[in-house]
Amino acid sequence: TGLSAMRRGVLIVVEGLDRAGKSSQCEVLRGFLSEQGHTVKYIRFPGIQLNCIASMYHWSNASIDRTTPIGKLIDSYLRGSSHQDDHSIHLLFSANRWEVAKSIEEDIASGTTIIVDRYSYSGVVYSAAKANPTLSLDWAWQPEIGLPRPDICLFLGISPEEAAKRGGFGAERYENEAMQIRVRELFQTIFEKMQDVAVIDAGKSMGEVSKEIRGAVTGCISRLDITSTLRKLE
Ligand code: ADP
Ligand code: FDM
Ligand code: MG
Repeated sequence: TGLSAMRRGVLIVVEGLDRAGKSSQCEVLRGFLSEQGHTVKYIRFPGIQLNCIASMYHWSNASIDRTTPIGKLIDSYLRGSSHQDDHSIHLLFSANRWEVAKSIEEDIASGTTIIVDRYSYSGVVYSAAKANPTLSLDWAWQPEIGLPRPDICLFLGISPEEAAKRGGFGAERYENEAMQIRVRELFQTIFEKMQDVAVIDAGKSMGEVSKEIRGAVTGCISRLDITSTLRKLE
């Protein structure tokens, strides 16, 4: 029918600390929504695993992960093989979202639901956690303004102790205890005053966590005006 032709996709963001279970839950949610009849795409930041930007770089159907020009710079920074000024790397993370913003909007408008593994919230929180005197949360938020706004953000909350049980830190730049503690506090600060966020206790079993996520997403979809267009971050 004409109405179903106008049905837009849903923009779902999954956020949380390292090892909260974001990537695992994105996969479970993708399976659930596909079974429900949604066309679903999974993307992650930093780095992009997106067929829709392939045309931009004249790549066909490649699985792209931290391999755009900006993705490469971020990757070498996170691995510690290059240095960047705090503000500069922050803006690169943001630019990494801007380079796919349009394709996200187009996908959503044409009916594809997108599950996003980390987004602007990780962006502001990790940068502000560095406690650089000229890099406040407010400063960090500015380049995010105008990006596609998620219909729902699932925040997977986990204690550092529970996260530690899921394996030790890797070798990347932010994988240390002091940083994780600051990040955790800042996530709480921003999500306390935010709308459209569902706080999920990610310390529970995989099955329990995915059940909570299904509930939150189902509720969001049932409330959504599917004839509306995607909003923008402000
Ligand atoms: P993230 O993407 O947030 O870093 P992952 O999904 O990669 O987290 O999960 C990190 C590790 O924890 C993986 O080994 C995963 O199998 C495990 N894990 C994920 N969710 C749970 C859970 N609810 N209970 C126990 N282990 C989990
Ligand atoms: N990160 C991620 C940022 O610092 N800024 C951002 O905008 C985003 C999206 O990059 F430490 C950090 C968060 C994390 C690292 O981690 C990437 P994963 O484990 O690949 O998601
Ligand atoms: Mg992950």
